[in-house]
Amino acid sequence: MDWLPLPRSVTVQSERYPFAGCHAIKHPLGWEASVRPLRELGDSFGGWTCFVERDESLAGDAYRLTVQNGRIVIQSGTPRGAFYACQTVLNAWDGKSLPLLEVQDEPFLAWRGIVEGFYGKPWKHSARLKMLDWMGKYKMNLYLYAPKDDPFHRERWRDPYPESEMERLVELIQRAKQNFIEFVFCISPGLSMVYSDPAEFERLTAKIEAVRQHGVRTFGLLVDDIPETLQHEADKQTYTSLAHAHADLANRLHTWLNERDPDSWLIVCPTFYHNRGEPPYVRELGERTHHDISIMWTGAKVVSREITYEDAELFRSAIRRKPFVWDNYPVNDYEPSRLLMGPITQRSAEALQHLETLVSNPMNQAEASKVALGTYADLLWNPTAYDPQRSWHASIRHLVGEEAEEAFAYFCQQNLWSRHWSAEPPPIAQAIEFWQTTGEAEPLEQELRRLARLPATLRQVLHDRELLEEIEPWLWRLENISKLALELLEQVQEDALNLRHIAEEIEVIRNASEAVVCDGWIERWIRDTLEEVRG
Ligand code: LTM
Repeated sequence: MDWLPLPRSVTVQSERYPFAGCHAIKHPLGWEASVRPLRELGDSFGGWTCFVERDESLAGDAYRLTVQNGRIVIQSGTPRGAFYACQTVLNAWDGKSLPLLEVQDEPFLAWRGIVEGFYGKPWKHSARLKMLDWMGKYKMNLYLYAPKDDPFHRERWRDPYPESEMERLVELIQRAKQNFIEFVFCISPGLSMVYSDPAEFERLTAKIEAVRQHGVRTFGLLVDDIPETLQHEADKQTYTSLAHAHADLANRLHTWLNERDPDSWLIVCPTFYHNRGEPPYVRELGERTHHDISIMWTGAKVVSREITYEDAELFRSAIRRKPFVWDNYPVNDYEPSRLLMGPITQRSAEALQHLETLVSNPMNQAEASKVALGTYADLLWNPTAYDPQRSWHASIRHLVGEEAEEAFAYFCQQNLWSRHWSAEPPPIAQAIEFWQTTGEAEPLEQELRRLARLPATLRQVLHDRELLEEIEPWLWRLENISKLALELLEQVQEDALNLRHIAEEIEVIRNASEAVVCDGWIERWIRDTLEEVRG
């Protein structure tokens, strides 16, 4: 069974029964939204009935699911739990039949999700809507809207959203709600705000109020990537430190929000967000900030290859609460020439236990991010059973389907390396080393041919047009650099060198695309071979 995420406890029987939807779905009053995934299949004539029952003993998003022949029984304490049970039914469905199932399930972390918090081109509106549906399907429940390059989020934080942009935000808020996702509106005023000025606070709350009016109750106050000292004379007169100013602003905003809605939640991203709790700022912020306010952390580094329980414990003790992790993977804004297509690794269940929650900061490429995001959905739901390789394959299969799985997995394997990831070198590296040590060209030629053919195959088998569009620069580069390397290899073998042509072609490729594939191994091989031959 191709689970994503893997349920905490599941028994699957081998018999399968034809299933094409339910002719009747019975649920508690007000829970209609939970059964939407089943409703959308349409009415079946196969006699299936679904019974959804409220069971107060199941806390949070926990649910129990039994699939018998013709009968689906779901028990849950909350509408979201019932929604997730329906998603599990769809995960088990192969489009024709359902197996008999017994599932007892609940998430390991109460909140699991995404922070759209990168620099560079923000996601398109359509990509965001698609992402929210995707998140619901894979049981993620937290989306932070924080694109650094939305001017109204950061540079122009004081200005109200123009009407058309507000309409789009409202559409996102509604789509999040349909998918049982907490929509978090974030604002980054720290580049210019005079913290001590009451008029500035009014501008901030006016901006927040415009979103709150549409049913949002969770907000992010982000003061990352701003000057590390107080900038304005009035603030220097009022506060003893930057942490003092930030805590005061957060506390005032927290009070303001709670006066309007006791279910409000405020999340703060501090200026010193990557450390082990050593900066005095962090300790002071922890001391001064109201205990109900969440504080973000990216781990010991901005891009933390590993998040350990020891580091989380140090930061937790400094801020006096569990950290809310902003995880900088698979974000590629600091290395836009690369795609980061590997699974998330090195976040153990033990470490996750010391966190309030964790959200992933993805790539500028929304669709391509779903490979890593699928593995996050799996990890955060069930970390004790998490196996990065199983999860990575499942995530790829869910994204592109069985027909394209092998080719797309091979493409992903050529696009793994980053500050975050130091896997084995790509398969081409081995073939190059073999050629260098033995002079044997065949493995190298075979691998280059495989890589040169891969883009054409993917253009044929990938049906997700947005995904294809996003990865096209990398496909183009892979195709052209592999073909050029094959040409060079042939020239070397036949002792018919045309070095000028190769040197010119490599320049053409470089100028046309900055994309890095295979961690740059093919380009390096071409350059080294040219240098060697030139003597
Ligand atoms: O990580 C945080 C809190 N802030 C920024 C992000 O906006 C950015 O996407 C990542 C990766 O470059 N680094 C940051 O410092």
